[in-house]
Amino acid sequence: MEQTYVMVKPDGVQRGLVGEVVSRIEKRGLKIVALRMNVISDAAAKEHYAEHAARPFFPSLIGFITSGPSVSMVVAGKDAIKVMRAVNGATNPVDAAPGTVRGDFALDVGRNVVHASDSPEAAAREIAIHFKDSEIAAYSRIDEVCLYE
Ligand code: DAT
Ligand code: MG
Repeated sequence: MEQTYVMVKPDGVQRGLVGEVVSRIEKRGLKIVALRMNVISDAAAKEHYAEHAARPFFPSLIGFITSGPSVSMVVAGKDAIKVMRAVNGATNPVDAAPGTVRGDFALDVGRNVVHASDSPEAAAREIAIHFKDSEIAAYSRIDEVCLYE
């Protein structure tokens, strides 16, 4: 099963949306195999968003993502990377469809509540930044027999 890295960003934590996001992930059938709350370090944030280092919004993005506690997860399931991007919705919440996290709970691209990896390469890289192998749980969820053909 594919794995992806998901974050409830500091705005999502401050707005009490952790449970909402976790609930959507679980109800979709995706399996949370690692979960932690922490304040991400400046070094980890810069590594996480390295692809955006040259963008004008990079300093404010790093400042924001390290500004308070966030919730990091590893989420597993069929096509987990693509499915989590769809669950989150478009990067700019103004363009995000209703029914997505960003389309239901956000308005500003700099306060878009959630993150999810955008490719298998990014997922592997981001999971390794935020979790040790020993922090990722290998287990079956009882509903998997109903969820998958
Ligand atoms: P995503 O988070 O959907 O993968 P991204 O990788 O293009 O989007 O950008 C990472 C984050 O950077 C995004 O969630 C919010 C911020 N960001 C992106 N484009 C921005 C912009 N034009 N102005 C301000 N912040 C931006
Ligand atoms: Mg991205």
